[in-house]
Formats: sequence, structure tokens, C-alpha cells
Amino acid sequence: MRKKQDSMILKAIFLLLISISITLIGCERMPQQTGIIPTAPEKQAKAVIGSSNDSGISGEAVFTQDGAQIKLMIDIQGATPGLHAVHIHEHGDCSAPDGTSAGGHWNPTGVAHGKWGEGEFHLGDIGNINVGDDGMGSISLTTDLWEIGSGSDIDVVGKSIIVHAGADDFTSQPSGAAGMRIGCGVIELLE
Ligand SMILES: [Cu+2]
Ligand SMILES: [Zn+2]
Repeated sequence: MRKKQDSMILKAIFLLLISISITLIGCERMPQQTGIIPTAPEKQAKAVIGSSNDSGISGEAVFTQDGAQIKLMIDIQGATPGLHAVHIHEHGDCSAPDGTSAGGHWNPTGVAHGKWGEGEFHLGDIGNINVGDDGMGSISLTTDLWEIGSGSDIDVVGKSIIVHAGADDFTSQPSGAAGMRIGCGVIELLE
């Protein structure tokens, strides 16, 4: 009788251990099976904007992924009041004092320069920042036309943010006649 009880307890412990391991394996596998990891951290990229052509401006641009959408927020300080064009340029290189090392507008789709969301426009045609009397301005944009850190043609990482002295007229080719470059920042992946 005693022996039978012992073996039943052993059997129960054995079954319990098996069910715990199945549960653990199940939990570990679930995200891979569904392809959705609910607690996955958002991908982020950032450009610290420094002064070009001795303008003295500074700022930052932060890209945050939320599902298929990328949200961009740009803030600048120390600029002259009024409209300043801001674009993504093709090279992540701000080494030239006049910002020309960043190259032309980022245009992976090979279309004409224009206004974001209307007809043809470069993927780098963000628009104009309206700077107030305090020298500060900001602009935000949410889109599914960009990616962060994917390495694809529409990945913003490794490009640059350029701020211009003047406004983008959205029609002049190839870059909206926005004048010289007053700010530049390389877009880097945050990890
Ligand atoms: Cu530009
Ligand atoms: Zn453009």
C-alpha cells in the first residue's frame, strides 16, 4: 500500500514537471509562431542637428516607429524667424562646413521635387519649419513611406537632415530654391 502511494506521488510530480516544461516552451515559441511580439521595443533613429555656414542653429530630429508608421519630430533653436526648408538629404555626411557633403535630396523613388503628400515629391521633402521670434520652430510628420534600420531603399538611417536659410517653394527643381544650408545632422539608429 505504502509503495503504491509513493509511486503515485512520483507519477504526479513527473506529470507536473512535464506540463510546466510544455508551458514554458509554448510561451517561448508563441511570438515566433505569430510573428507579433507585443512588447517589442519601438525602433528609433535620431539626428543631432548642428550649425552649417556658421549659422549657430542647433536642434534634433527623432524618428519613431509605431507599427508600419514612422513619426518624425524636428525641433530647431537659434534660427532667424520665418520659414526654413527642411529635407532629408542623401548622404549621412555633415563634414563640410557648408553642409554640401550631405549631397542632394534623398530621392530613392527617382521622382521630381515637390510638396509632401501632393503629386510627385522626394521622400526627403519634409517641408518648411515656421520659426518664431524666439528662434525656435518644430515640424512633425507621420508616414508609412519610410522605414527605420531595415537597410532597404526607404530606410532613413544613414541619411541626413538639412535645414535651409530660406523657404522651400515646392516647385523649383531640383530642390525648391531654399537657399544655403544652415543646419545638418546625420540620422543614426538608436539601440
Ligand atoms: Cu535640403
Ligand atoms: Zn526635394
